[in-house]
Amino acid sequence: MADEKVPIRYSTLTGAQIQVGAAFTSLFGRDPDFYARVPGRVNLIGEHIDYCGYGVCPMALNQHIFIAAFVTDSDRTLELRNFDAKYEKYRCDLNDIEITVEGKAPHWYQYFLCGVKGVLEALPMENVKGLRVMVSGNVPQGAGLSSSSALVSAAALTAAYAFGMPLHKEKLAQLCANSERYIGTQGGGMDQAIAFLATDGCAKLIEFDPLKATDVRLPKGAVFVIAHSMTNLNKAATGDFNCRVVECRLAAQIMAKRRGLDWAQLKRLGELQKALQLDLQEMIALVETVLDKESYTKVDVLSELDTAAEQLEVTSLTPNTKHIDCFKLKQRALHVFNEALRVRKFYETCQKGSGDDDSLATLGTLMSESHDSLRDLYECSHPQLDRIVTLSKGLTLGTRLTGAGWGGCTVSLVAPDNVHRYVEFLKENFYAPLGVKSDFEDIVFPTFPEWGAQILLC
Ligand code: ADP
Ligand code: NG1
Repeated sequence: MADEKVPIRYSTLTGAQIQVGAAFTSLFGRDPDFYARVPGRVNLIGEHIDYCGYGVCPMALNQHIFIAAFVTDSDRTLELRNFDAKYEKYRCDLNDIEITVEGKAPHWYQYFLCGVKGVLEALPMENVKGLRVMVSGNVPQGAGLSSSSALVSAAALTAAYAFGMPLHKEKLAQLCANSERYIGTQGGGMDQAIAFLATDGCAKLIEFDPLKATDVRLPKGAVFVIAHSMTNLNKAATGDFNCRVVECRLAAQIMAKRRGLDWAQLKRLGELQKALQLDLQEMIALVETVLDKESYTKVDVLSELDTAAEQLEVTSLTPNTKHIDCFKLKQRALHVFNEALRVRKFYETCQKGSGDDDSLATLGTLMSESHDSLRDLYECSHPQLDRIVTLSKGLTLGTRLTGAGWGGCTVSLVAPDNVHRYVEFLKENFYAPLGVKSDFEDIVFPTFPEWGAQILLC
């Protein structure tokens, strides 16, 4: 797999893609040289553990980012447009990319710049040419379905293809995981990995260090249904996401210090487990003995690590978490180790491949337990997500929030015969009271695993 490349396919454009091509031609006065298509994803299980080094189980969606582009030798300018006119135009010199996120949320084009910057850092500058680009997309945004990584990854793929970089899937996935951090959030790489490594018809077990994707064949009697909670969160606009990353890091560092390890070099709970050579159950026991406080102030953390505040900013914190004075270390670490166990059980149950009622019930239970843990231990749910979970009992085998949380979508495991009933039930009991009356196909829908990133030529 290490050498697998992003497929370059000859294809006839369909539906909305034709409109993007036509808008591009009318704006830039010529046809695009090529198109790039990168999907969003739904994570079935394994939430908030990729950045701790643990495996996760996502699959690619049909919803995607679609880019039309041409390359020119005449300059090194990036001209960027969005098919949706509500997004501002952007232009810059590719010799000089700046990504400074000021104010609340990043500008849309800054996600695109993250992907381009990652590619430029990996190429000699003489390869770089001018780019004219139109972006379109239908991945729900700020909803845990990874619209941002689809955009970053599509931008990197566009630049890589345009500037003659080899399109190795794994290298691009890693490059994008690193370069999306320019936006300010410290994600773990799940989204960019599935964006490039997804294959049609199966979910993937994505593992890290080294990056590895293994097929997960979903049982026949299972359909995954996504439901939008009608609340959104832009991860980069608040410190919530990075706060969880930092809490996991501090938990790892305090346990490392207590066990006599060089805590300042250690950033992730998974690294700690490897260093201690313990299994996940033993890590859970270690959390219970070492992290005995319900919450830690910054002073508690400094005293545990025997370090100074300025030093902690270097070893452990991010710019948007420096001000935080309450860290829940035990709860976050317990979620991480138990969720890693759930992922393993989910994968093993799928691999048995029986698809009988018992194995479906096991998968559903694991999903429900994952949600409970995200709500209670990780505190990243939202009342509207919890409401969908409550309403789903009885109609689904299991329902959980998917993605970062604090809003966004749920994913449910549903028996095929129940899908229609479940969707109709949510329309009536969840969406109608919120005043949602139309466009249901975009907010509550069954989903099936799709292909990862592709370059399309016409
Ligand atoms: P998600 O869970 O969807 O990845 P994020 O908050 O990380 O949520 O990122 C969402 C942001 O990505 C949007 O606010 C927007 O700036 C950008 N984005 C995603 N899709 C598009 C698109 N089709 N056009 C423009 N910007 C987009
Ligand atoms: P979302 O917000 O769903 O795209 C984020 C992170 C993932 C992972 C999940 C939680 C980024 C780009 N994505 O995904 O790496 O940590 O939250 O499991 O930061």
